[in-house]
Amino acid sequence: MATQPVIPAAAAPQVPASLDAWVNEVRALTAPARVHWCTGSDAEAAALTAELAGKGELLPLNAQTFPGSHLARSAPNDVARVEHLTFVCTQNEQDAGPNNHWMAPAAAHQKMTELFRGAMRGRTLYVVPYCMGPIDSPYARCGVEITDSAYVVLNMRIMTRMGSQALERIARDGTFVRGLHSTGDLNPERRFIMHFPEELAIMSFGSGYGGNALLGKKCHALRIASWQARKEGWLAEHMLLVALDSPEGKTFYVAAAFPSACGKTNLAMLIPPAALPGWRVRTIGDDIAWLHPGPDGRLYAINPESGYFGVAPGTSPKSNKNAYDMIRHDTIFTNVALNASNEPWWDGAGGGPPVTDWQGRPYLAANGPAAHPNSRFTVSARQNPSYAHEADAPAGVPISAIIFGGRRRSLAPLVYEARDWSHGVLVGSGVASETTAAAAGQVGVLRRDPMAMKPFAGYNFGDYWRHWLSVGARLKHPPRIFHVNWFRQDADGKFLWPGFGENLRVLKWILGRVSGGLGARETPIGFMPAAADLDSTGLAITPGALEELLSVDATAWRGELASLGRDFEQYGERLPAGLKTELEQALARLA
Ligand code: SAT
Ligand code: MN
Repeated sequence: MATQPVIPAAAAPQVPASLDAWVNEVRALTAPARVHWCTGSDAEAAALTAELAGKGELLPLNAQTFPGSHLARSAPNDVARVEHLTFVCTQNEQDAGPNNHWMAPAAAHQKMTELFRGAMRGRTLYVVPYCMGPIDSPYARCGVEITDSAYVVLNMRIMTRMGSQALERIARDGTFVRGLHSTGDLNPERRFIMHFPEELAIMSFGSGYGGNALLGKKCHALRIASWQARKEGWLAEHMLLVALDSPEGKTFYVAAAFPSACGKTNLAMLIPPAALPGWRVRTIGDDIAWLHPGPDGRLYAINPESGYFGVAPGTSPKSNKNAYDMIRHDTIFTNVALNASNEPWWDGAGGGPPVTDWQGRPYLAANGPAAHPNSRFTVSARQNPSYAHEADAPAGVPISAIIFGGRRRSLAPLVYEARDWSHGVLVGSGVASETTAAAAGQVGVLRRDPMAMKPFAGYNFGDYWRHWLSVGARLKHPPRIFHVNWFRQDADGKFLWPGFGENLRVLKWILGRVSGGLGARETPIGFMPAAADLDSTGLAITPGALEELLSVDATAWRGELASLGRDFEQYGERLPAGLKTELEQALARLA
């Protein structure tokens, strides 16, 4: 008979009365068999892992080559975020804006209450206190997720500062974001991810996957936090954060926003090419940045997360050696394939060929890809060989440059620089990208994704851009704003730019602009390097390709800005006048 693993009893926590009352309320509604307060300890994680392994919900991987690592398989209909089932529930529909699905809070509460009623019968209710950001940072914010999924607990333990320390901080702060989650019966008809920014609350039902279920991530650290940030005068953004050390011994901090699955994790962990000796890129964060105007007039950033939920397919020694090495131990894989040596497999993983696909079936090419295109790894940031110690700095790091980017086969050049902060807000609002597997739906369709926040802004984009303009106005030394596109293709559909480590050449130009040493030519869309301004030492690229990458097609850009103007119309009165003026001026420059 299998022995039932015992979860060690938690030391009695100092539970704030408001939290205790909420847990009791949820317990009465959901009727769990037991309640477990998570401490975040190693022993607790080991017990939960053993429990899930015993039930076959976590499969231990090859203990020699992937020690401490497991594979989880989600339900085949539960493999990505579901934007059409994600709602922002504000009293006034206009506050959620046309960029969000909206439901009246009372109706949403009623719907969710019915779904949650009795939903945890026979299950354990886990109380997961967590802190987004360094535990002692004034910029950090806490939350509590109640979930009936031990997989969620294990992931939250990696992705956030979870457990007793967070609970202590919650007791000190007196406030926290309430996230209620149940996997329910995983029926997509009964799946909803609801946000109540006015109540600092989240309710998620019917999914066990990523951004739908790990409520600290997109739900809290972006949708709810963007709302809090607007009230409190800061920004919660879908941005990676890196420290760049130059050969001259200077360190710069850069934040960059790209839509999901556009290479943020790769850029955050970039390994410099041999042709650029002396450079180092260190990772502060790979997905989310909270940006605060500092007392010295600069913009300071923290990464609210403590782990990565990265896309596995394509992670290879060539694309991202740091990530490849980082996920060889103590990693949770979700929806990857397996090879004959019981090692995780995806395109780029190396090792033997796949024998079991992501659904656990014998691998057959006719069944589609062996690993799901949105299969993921969850891993502690501390396992990253390029981990930046600044990720733990309570005051954050001062940002020199903000980079926007998208996946675009045409139009957007390799890099250009906005004229100033307000023009940069226009550039960010115009971000567009071809869709990827990170969200359910068709892949490869061009979609406007302002600031890469389309699925994540917790309020009306018109108000959001107004807030961006006002934050810039408060900064004496605002970061410079840039736009990049690694994904330009030639007429035959071949990528024009090699990407990966070579992207450092573009970052080098950006930092040259920031510190004032490097040239640029003024173009109708902003400042751009001349071919000679980009360090192309040892780079295998034809002059023709470089020219195409750095060209501006004024006619196409006029069409682009006209289409952006049409997109703006849906925001009506909420669109700030300052942004309209920026658009008019940008069009005039292209005339
Ligand atoms: O599923 S997540 O939202 O966590 C991942 C992503 O889309 O970036
Ligand atoms: Mn993301």
